[in-house]
Amino acid sequence: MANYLITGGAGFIGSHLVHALVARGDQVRVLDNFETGLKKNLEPVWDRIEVRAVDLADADAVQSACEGIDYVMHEGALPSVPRSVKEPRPSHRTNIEGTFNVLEGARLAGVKRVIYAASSSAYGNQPGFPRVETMAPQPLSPYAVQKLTGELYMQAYWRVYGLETVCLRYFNIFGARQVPDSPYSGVMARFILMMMRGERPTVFGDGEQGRDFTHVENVVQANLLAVDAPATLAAGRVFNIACGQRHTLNETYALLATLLDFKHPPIYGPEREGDVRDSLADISAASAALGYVPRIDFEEGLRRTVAWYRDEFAG
Ligand code: UD2
Repeated sequence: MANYLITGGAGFIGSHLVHALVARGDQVRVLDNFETGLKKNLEPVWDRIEVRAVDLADADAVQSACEGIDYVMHEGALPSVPRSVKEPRPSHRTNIEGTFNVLEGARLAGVKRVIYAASSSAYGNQPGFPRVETMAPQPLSPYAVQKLTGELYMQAYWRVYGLETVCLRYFNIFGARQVPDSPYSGVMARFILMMMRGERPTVFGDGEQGRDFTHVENVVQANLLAVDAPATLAAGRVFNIACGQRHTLNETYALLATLLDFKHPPIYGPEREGDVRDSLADISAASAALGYVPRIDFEEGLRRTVAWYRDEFAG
C-alpha cells in the first residue's frame, strides 16, 4: 500500500486511476479545481479518498498536497487542441505553470516518482510512421507545445534533482466518463452522444485523418506499470501509450453508427486549425521497459464505451 496524489483526479482519466488505486487498497489524495472535473466521477469512492479543491496554479496548495505522498500521477491539465488555439493563455498557465508547480511540490516533499500524462500531439505532422519516441518533436498547436514543455520539465527534474519522472505519451484516449457535450470534447464521446440523440456529427476535414484510439483501461495499466518499473528502465524516459493501430475518423464513424444503429452520414466541415493529420504509435519501448501490452483493443473499447454512454445518458 502506498500514498498517491492524483492531480485532475475528478477528470476523465484521473478518475479511472483513482478507482483502480482505491480498489487495490492504496491511499489516494485527489487534487482538482473542478473546472472540467466532476464530483460525480468520484462518488462511488468519495468516502475512501481525500479530495482537495485546488488549482494547479496555486503553488503553495500544490506543494502542501504533495506532503506525505509516495507517487504522483499528474493528469491535471486543460486539454484540447482547439481550446488552446482559441484561447492559449489559460491552458498555458495550467499545463506549463501547473506542471512546474507539481514538480516543485514533489521535489520539496520528497516524492518517490511522478508519472506524467504527456500527449501524442508532440509528434506533429512529420513524416515517418509509426511514431517512435526517438523522433524529434514537432508540436503544431499551443496545447502540443504545453504538453511537450511538461515532458522537458519532467526530464530536467530527473537529471538535475534525481526526482524519478516517467512521461506517458497518451494517444487519443477514450472511454467511460469522457465529457461528451463540451465544444472541446474528444471526438469519440462527442460522436456517441450526438448519434444517441439522433443528431448528425460533423467531421472536420475529409475524415481520412487517422488516430491510434486507445481505451482508458490501457492507460490505467500503463500508469500502474510505470510506478513499479525499475528506475534504471523508466526514470527520465518518455513512452508512447497506445494500441499500435490506426483508424480513420470515417472508419470510426461507421463502426459507432453500426453499434448505435445510426443511419445518417456525417456532415463534413472545414479542417480544424492545429489538427494533426495522422497518428500511430510504436509501443515497443513501453512494452520492453514497463511490460505494457494493451488489454482492450479498439473494437472492444468502442463496445464498452457505447454501453457506458447508453446507461449513463439513457432516456
Ligand atoms: C489530441 C492528441 C491526444 C490528446 C488530446 C487531448 C493528437 C494526434 N492527439 O487529440 O493525444 O492529447 O489532443 O485533447 O494530437 N473531430 C471531428 N469532429 C468533432 C471533433 C473532432 O471531426 O466534432 C476530429 C478532429 O479534427 C481530429 C479528430 O477528430 O482530427 C480527433 O480530435 P480530438 O479533439 O478528439 O483529439 P485530438 O486528435 O486533437
